[in-house]
Amino acid sequence: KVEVMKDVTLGFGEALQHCREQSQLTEEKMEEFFHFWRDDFKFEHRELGCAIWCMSRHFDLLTDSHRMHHENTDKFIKTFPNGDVLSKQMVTIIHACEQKYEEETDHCWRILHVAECFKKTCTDQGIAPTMEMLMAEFIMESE
Ligand code: BOM
Repeated sequence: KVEVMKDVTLGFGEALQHCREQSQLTEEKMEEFFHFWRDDFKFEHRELGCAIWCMSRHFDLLTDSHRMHHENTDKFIKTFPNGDVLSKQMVTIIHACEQKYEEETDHCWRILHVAECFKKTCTDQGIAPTMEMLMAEFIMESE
């Protein structure tokens, strides 16, 4: 599962460059998307929430009310090798995190809170990829 999460993260992260300008997320605030999984990563910049919003839209993973589109998200995860072992669990986690921050009316902040909750839950459930795995793959892909 951690292998699948690594692939999904890097796949989703490919939309970061596309979303940088409109979200104002500078490289100083987040160099590469996989830094999301660093132990010391801070969820403090609203711009990151805006970027994840844009990235989710890029892959058509949101409904008209800017919540996760369950079916499309499930399909997206299943486009990665062995994605079926993770898709249901990921959709459940994201949905539970959305419920938790339902009262936040600013979409960028709400999505940032959902992302932090997603990371924490994945870590607790033992499905968070390690930085070693992410970096090794990231470097391999760029060569
Ligand atoms: O209600 C807003 C829904 C936004 C979803 C936010 C999820 C945060 C995920 C950030 C990391 C993602 C890695 C892969 C995601 C694939 C969906």
